[in-house]
Amino acid sequence: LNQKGCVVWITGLSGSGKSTLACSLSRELHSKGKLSYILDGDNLRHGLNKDLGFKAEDRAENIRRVGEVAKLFSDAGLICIASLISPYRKDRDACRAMLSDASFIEARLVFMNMPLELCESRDAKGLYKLARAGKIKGFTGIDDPYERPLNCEIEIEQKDGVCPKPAALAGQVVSYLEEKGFL
Ligand code: GGZ
Repeated sequence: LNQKGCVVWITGLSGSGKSTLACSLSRELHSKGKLSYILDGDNLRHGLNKDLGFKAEDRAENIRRVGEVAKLFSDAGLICIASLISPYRKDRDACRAMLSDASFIEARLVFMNMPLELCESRDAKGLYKLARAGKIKGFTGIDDPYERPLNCEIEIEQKDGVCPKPAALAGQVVSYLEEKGFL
């Protein structure tokens, strides 16, 4: 395999575009002949993590398990793309510490810095609406915290009210990985 395993960890609010970036990045890597695998929080909650809810300790366990699985994939030489809200700094930091303990593996944190209003206005699944109506309790950004990363490798924001296109975002991550010698 002509690549070094690593983890691209995408954090951000529901509706901030994490899954879209993950898919776009995976496609871009594929077109360059690089193997990747996406670990998506929402998907994994149907299987591996179906025993977990959204209390702080359940989210911590969710992030811990996905971090461990991501480590296995990156050990196998794949570029593992983890896409989870991962709202608590201490959980992301624990993951980062666990990942960089092993040689040749590094965690890369990508932060989707999209304003709540934008995420809420998309509301693809109508979850924000339910949360505002009090029908979902403990929804991140509404009545549950999101702690911004303090030192992330890549930060993605809207520019002049325009969201970058997924392909452009993926390109930004690919350049970063190339620069750091992961591709
Ligand atoms: C946040 C929730 C909640 C609550 C259900 N808070 O946009 P989605 O719908 O498809 O993705 C969200 C997903 C979040 O799962 P994660 O595993 O990424 O979360 S965490 O990292 O915090 O463990 C959202 C849906 O689950 N969802 N209830 N209360 N998001």
